[in-house]
Amino acid sequence: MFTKAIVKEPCANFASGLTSVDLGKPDLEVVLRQHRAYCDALESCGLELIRLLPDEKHPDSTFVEDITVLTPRGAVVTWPGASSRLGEVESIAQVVEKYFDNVQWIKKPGTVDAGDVCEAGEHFFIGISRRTNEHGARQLSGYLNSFGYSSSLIDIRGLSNILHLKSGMAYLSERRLVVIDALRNVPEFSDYDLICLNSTEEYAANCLSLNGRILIARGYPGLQSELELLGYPTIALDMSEFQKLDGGLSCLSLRFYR
Ligand code: CIR
Repeated sequence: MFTKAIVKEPCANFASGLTSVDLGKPDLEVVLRQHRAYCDALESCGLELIRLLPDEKHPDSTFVEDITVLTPRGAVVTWPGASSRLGEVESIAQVVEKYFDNVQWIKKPGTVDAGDVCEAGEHFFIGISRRTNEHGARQLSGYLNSFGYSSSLIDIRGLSNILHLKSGMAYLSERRLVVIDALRNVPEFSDYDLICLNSTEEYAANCLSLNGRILIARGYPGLQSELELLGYPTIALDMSEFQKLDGGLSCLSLRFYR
């Protein structure tokens, strides 16, 4: 169960954030509306929100998830892989230090974007990507190990269509994963039940399991009906403006239990 989530309102400069896709420029009014609906959905799942003010200097700072790995036993503050995002760390770390006793830090030359980190119960999958380097992934793995968790590293550098590991997968519950086709044969997933997405629904892979519900991007009826059939109630949310900056549902919050 999660009881709290950190969110940060998108800033007026949001459209200047990093992107690798060509989906057009985000419309700020729609961005803010979609972010409000996202926050409402978190609250409807029982979370109390810790709302941080917009940060005009860091257009990607609404994607708070990348800055910290939060676990029930401790937190790891990351060193983001994009230099323009390094200045986002301080404000998130201040909040994390307020709520967590055991806080560890990724150190240079390690880099980690926590969008590459997928918690699956007592195990963590860590993507090595354009943002998370091997050094960072190994530091993180060591910290998770010290908290009593296992982890495995998954190299996604060969996949040009996803920025982070979690752009292409999500953990639901009971050893069940949602994955894009390119991740279906990852050996580390062989003991898991996989829900494989077809090529038109890949963006929906970044869904978010929250206190018995699943937040899913709107417009992906295949996945949504499959989840409902499996007994997961879903909440569909418009994500178009965040998708324009490579963002998904999980990146917009840091969920934890306190
Ligand atoms: C970036 O490129 O860093 C942002 N525009 C998007 C970050 C998305 N974060 C995530 O998937 N965890």
